[in-house]
Amino acid sequence: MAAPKSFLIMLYFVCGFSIALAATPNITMDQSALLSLKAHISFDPQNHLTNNWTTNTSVCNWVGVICGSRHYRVMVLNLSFMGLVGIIPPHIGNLSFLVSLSIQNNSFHGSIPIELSHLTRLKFFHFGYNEFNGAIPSQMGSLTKLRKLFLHNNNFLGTIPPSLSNISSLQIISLGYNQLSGTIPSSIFKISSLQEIYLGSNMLYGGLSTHMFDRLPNLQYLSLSNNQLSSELPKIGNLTMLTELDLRDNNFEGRLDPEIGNLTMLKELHLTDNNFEGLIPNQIGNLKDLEVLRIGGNAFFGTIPFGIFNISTIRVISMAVNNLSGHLPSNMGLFLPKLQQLILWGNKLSGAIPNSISNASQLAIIDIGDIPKTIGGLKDLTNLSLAINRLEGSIPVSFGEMVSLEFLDLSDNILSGEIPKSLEGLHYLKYLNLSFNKLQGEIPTRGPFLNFSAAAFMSNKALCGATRLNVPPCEEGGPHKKKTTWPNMLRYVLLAIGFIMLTLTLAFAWKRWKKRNPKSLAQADLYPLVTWRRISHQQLVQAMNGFSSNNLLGEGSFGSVYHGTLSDGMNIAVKIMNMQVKGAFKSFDVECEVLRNIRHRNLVKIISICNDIDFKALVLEYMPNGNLEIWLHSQDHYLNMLQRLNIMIDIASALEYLHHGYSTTIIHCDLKPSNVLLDEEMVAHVADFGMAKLLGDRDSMMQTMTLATFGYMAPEYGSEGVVSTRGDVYSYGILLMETFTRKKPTDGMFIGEMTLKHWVDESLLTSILDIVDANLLRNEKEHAAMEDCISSVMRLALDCCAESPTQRIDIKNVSATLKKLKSKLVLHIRTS
Ligand SMILES: *[C@@H]1O[C@H](CO)[C@@H](O)[C@H](O)[C@H]1NC(C)=O
Ligand SMILES: *[C@@H]1O[C@H](CO)[C@@H](O)[C@H](O)[C@H]1NC(C)=O
Ligand SMILES: *[C@@H]1O[C@H](CO)[C@@H](O)[C@H](O)[C@H]1NC(C)=O
Ligand SMILES: *[C@@H]1O[C@H](CO)[C@@H](O)[C@H](O)[C@H]1NC(C)=O
Ligand SMILES: *[C@@H]1O[C@H](CO)[C@@H](O)[C@H](O)[C@H]1NC(C)=O
Ligand SMILES: *[C@@H]1O[C@H](CO)[C@@H](O)[C@H](O)[C@H]1NC(C)=O
Ligand SMILES: *[C@@H]1O[C@H](CO)[C@@H](O)[C@H](O)[C@H]1NC(C)=O
Ligand SMILES: *[C@@H]1O[C@H](CO)[C@@H](O)[C@H](O)[C@H]1NC(C)=O
Ligand SMILES: *[C@@H]1O[C@H](CO)[C@@H](O)[C@H](O)[C@H]1NC(C)=O
Ligand SMILES: *[C@@H]1O[C@H](CO)[C@@H](O)[C@H](O)[C@H]1NC(C)=O
Ligand SMILES: *[C@@H]1O[C@H](CO)[C@@H](O)[C@H](O)[C@H]1NC(C)=O
Ligand SMILES: *[C@H]1O[C@@H](CO)[C@H](O)[C@@H](O)[C@@H]1NC(C)=O
Repeated sequence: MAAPKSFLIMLYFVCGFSIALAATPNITMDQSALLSLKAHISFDPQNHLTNNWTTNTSVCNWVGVICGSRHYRVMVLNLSFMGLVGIIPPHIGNLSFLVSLSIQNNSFHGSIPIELSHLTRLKFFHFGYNEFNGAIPSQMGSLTKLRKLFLHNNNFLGTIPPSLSNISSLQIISLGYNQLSGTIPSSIFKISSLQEIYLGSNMLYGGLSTHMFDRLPNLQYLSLSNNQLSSELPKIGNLTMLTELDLRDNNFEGRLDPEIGNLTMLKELHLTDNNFEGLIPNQIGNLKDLEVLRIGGNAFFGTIPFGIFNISTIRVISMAVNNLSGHLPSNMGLFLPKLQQLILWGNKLSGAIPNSISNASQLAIIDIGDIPKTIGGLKDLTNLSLAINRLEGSIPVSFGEMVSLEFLDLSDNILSGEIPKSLEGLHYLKYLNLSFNKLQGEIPTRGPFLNFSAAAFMSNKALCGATRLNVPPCEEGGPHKKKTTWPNMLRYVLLAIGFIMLTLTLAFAWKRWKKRNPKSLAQADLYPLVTWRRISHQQLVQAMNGFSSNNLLGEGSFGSVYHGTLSDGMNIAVKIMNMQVKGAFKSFDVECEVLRNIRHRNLVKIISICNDIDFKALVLEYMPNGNLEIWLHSQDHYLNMLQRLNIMIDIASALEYLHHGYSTTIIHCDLKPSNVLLDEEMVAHVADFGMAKLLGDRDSMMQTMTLATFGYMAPEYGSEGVVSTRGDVYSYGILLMETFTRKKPTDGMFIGEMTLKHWVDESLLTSILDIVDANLLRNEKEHAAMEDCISSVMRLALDCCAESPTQRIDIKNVSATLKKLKSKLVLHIRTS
């Protein structure tokens, strides 16, 4: 005992504390340290300390305190789970015999006093789940006896101090869920006693060196998830005791080391959402104890090693969104008695789902990307989601045999045909979503269908049934029951001939068009150019019921837009120029010029032009879902997160095409919500090219008067009349902010310095959820993923809206970034 005493005395001497100088430290000093702590607690909701920590009884009887039986000094201080609010005073550093200090799950804030580094006997240190901030003091490295260090779920800032590597017998280091940044000091990984490392959910970046994991023979748990680490994975073959490896949500790249197969104790492997590529090593099949395998959202290619389907302990196989190909082995289900989740959508797998899948008797969630016709055998399946795929064909009748089904989501596919009546027999079905498909016919009425609402069926081709489902009533007998009679047959034959001729015409036009337009990007999204329909003035007037006000869709600066139906039933929108207005003539010419030359999935399509001397009209594709303005700002309209992302991706694709996809650069100049139209599948189409500018081959900008819309207009349009692609990017940025906040840039709350842009900018420093459209936050469960995604979207929006045009991001990068955010969100929603 002599050494610590003299050490302390020396310490006090050095610090110049006269009281301590005179005496050997004893329990009185511990008492004053604890009373100082009590004095720094501002709220003690359950009065744990208020009436208990009093001087008329020994410190050793106080709640949360344990003293050593020999030396009668405080050895253990445990104030966990007491709801205390306060700060830790430096006096705690005087509890020199303390071995265990635990204050987890309270609301302590402030920083860790460096005096705690005097507690050199400490073995256990738990400050988890509090509100500490500031840096982790590097002096903590002198707590060399420490075995377990928990600082997770606080707000610690700064870097991980390399000095922690001096704690040579550390077993657990847990720093997750803070705001630590910088690189991970490699010296930490030299502590060979480490058993568990938790550094997840921080802002750590940089790489890991190849031999970083060489000397951790005791490591059982390693989590670095949700950081920005980017490098190849270090050699992992020596981590022989590892049971769980969690690297999800980083930027790790390169191949997965085949020595993964040496980690035979591994139970969970999480690599989701990184940039891993190459083949999945066959050696994964050697992991005989593996229970969870999640490697979705990477770029793995090749076939799935069949050995995986021989791991009898496996519960979860999730490989969604990779580039995997090949088929599944026909016996895949035979040896998977514990399998609960099989998630493979977003790959390029071929072949059928093997029947043997029905032997996997625990399987509860399948998300494969193709509807297995034999799926009916899965009598114990409770949860089936095949949503957001490109599934075609009809819903198999055998679905009715999955009698345990409680949750069935087939939304956002291309499913057609009727809803099988057999689904009425799914008595446990509580949730059904068939929206956004091309289903038709009668919605079944019995069994679970009595309880479903309109949302389950919205946006399909031609469903009919009960009025409470917002669908038209079914006609007696139903259209599908008609017999095929001779005249009908004839009609089909004629139709077929017509179709062949049309195909030939299209092919011819397409070839000619391609010849003329050698520089065309994103061809998959382009329509072949078809010659315009001839529509006479007379036909137009008829189609619009003689310009009836019932048909008026809207009025713009240069004219009005009407809805009409041609005699063959085709719906059209007709934009009629008001030639009295100055500039209308020019606007018409520009719009004709633009629309004549371009075709893209996300631009409004022109059907015909009426160019008489006194009557000028554009006949356009009719968009039954109106415009984005309505969907954002009218009552009874609601867009979910994914729909908003899709719409913004559509608009970005359109701009990318206008800016880069055609020999002449086209600048829209008037991007705003009312110029974004939505078709029946909620695909966005950019419209209104009346103010567009066409730049010649070499120009990158032009100077001109532009009358773009206030609020969306780039600052340089107004001040210098400079028009460039970057101006569209600015408007796009504003549109992004508006779409997710549901606040117009012209909202009354924005006055003076406080613009939509500044408001968003500031919220990124505090809480983005404060400014997000509250409608998006209805689903509590998704908050964290949502917050992540929206913050990234808003950062992107600010990059679009940089004050200086040259600093604005290119629209190409915008659409790429948004697509990535979308797949990340989708992945999260569907793998969590
Ligand atoms: C502890 O030390 C103080 C000051 O030296 C002394 O007054 C006190 O009596 C001591 N208490 C015990 C319990 O030894
Ligand atoms: C100690 O003092 C407090 C008031 O200061 C009193 O409520 C409590 O009963 C006392 N306890 C003992 C054991 O004397
Ligand atoms: C303080 O709490 C401890 C442990 O709950 C209890 O044994 C002791 O009697 C309490 N002391 C007072 C003064 O209430
Ligand atoms: C501290 O107390 C809590 C609750 O009383 C208990 O669960 C925990 O194990 C204790 N921790 C230590 C290190 O003694
Ligand atoms: C500690 O607090 C966190 C957050 O308040 C909570 O999630 C966690 O369950 C708590 N831990 C325990 C063991 O109560
Ligand atoms: C570890 O401790 C040694 C000796 O006390 C000291 O020299 C060294 O600077 C410490 N290492 C770090 C990284 O702080
Ligand atoms: C594994 O450990 C051995 C023995 O300590 C060592 O020689 C080797 O370099 C380590 N690394 C790898 C990747 O094998
Ligand atoms: C991994 O296993 C292979 C085959 O058993 C062996 O050759 C190799 O040395 C092992 N690697 C390590 C690092 O132990
Ligand atoms: C899986 O196990 C079966 C039966 O034990 C065996 O026939 C097959 O070869 C194994 N497949 C792989 C890839 O190990
Ligand atoms: C997918 O893998 C194939 C080879 O199997 C490769 O040619 C292609 O580029 C990969 N696609 C992506 C998006 O990684
Ligand atoms: C798989 O299921 C079929 C039909 O239920 C059964 O006949 C067969 O024995 C099962 N095979 C295994 C290996 O469990
Ligand atoms: C020990 O803690 C310091 C603060 O770190 C105080 O200033 C000292 O007064 C205290 N010493 C005693 C004997 O309580």
